[in-house]
Amino acid sequence: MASKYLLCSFVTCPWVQRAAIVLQEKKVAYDINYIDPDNRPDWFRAISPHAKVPVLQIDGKTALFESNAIAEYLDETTAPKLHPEDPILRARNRAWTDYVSTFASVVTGALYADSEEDFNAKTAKIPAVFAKLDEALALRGNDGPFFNGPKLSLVDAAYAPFLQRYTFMNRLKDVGIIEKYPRLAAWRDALLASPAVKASTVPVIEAEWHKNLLKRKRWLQKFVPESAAA
Ligand SMILES: N[C@@H](CCC(=O)N[C@@H](CS)C(=O)NCC(=O)O)C(=O)O
Repeated sequence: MASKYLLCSFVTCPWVQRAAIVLQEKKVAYDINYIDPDNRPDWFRAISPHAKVPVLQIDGKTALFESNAIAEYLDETTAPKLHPEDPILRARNRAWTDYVSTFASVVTGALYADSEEDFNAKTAKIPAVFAKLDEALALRGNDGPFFNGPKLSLVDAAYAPFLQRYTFMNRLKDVGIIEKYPRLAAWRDALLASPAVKASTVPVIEAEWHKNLLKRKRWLQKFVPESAAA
């Protein structure tokens, strides 16, 4: 019998989105429970050792935490496999999924900068991490459009949420960085167009992300359209 999955989330969480992309790409049914980050319920704290999302509840019994562990678990237990068959390629994929936390902290640092000076300093760090991914894509030996080629992988699921947040940021304040990395830009475009990524969040994710900037009073909030602030 198929397992019943419940993903515990905050509406804009990119790490939950990573797990949701895996579930969507595999066409595995799941429910999602949005928790208020400012008022995390006791039942959630009891199953989430760091009080963070995502948590994946399986059949109402077992709970898994950490997006990478959840993605790997889902790939081991549900078809089709998103990891490559070849062990060397698979190890390289895992090495690049490890790098996503560095990539994410650089991108997120810019998004949540608290002054113009801070924003400029944080965006200045983006080219170095973008260049690394662009070089990794150059070694792919095919035209993609995904990290390994025509099939979406766990690497794609890991990076898509952060490339999407970068895109949201760039729509508010054009920083003109990704255009300098054409392979990365093309990868970003393919990820954002993919049905699994599109279905992995609430449909109004960009507006929700704007609300989050306003709530957290970050510098970028000044570029949020007035309609979002209303
Ligand atoms: N390494 C974790 C990161 C998860 C994470 O940072 N989630 C954020 C929401 S996007 C969170 O729960 N933050 C709450 C907190 O830090 O207290 C993962 O990959 O699952």
